[in-house]
Amino acid sequence: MKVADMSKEIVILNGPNLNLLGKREPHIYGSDTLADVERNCAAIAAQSGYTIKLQQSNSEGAIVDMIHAARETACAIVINPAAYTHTSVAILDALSTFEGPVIEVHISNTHKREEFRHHSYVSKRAEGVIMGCGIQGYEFGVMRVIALTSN
Ligand code: DHK
Repeated sequence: MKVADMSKEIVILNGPNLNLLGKREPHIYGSDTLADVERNCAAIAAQSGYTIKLQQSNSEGAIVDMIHAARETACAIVINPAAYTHTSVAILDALSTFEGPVIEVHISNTHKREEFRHHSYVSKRAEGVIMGCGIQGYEFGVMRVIALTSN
């Protein structure tokens, strides 16, 4: 049995500019920060005996590396690839090497926004997609992966 099969770690990955969550375009992304996301998700995860590892990078290759690392430690990935959603075959391919569930999260409803935000490469791999729910979307993502991985 692989490590990840026994794991109760959920990796939450965040793409470029989300380090500025809370300061960046708050009319679109709100005023809560990634620290708030981590705290809220950890509280939900703990109720079912899961842990959260939240990471963020502005670099595509670093996110690919984080996904590879998650292969060894995590039972599931919740990912907001941010702008890489719409451009990155590399992140899609990395996610395709991960065997557990993947949930894609967007804080905003990208379908209400510019045309170039309507297509997602990551959706080709994701079991579910949550968008337009603000940072609560991450919590819904965590709830979903718990439902998919607990028995
Ligand atoms: C975040 C971003 O940074 C954008 O590039 C995406 C996504 C949407 C979000 O809504 O969380 O287009």
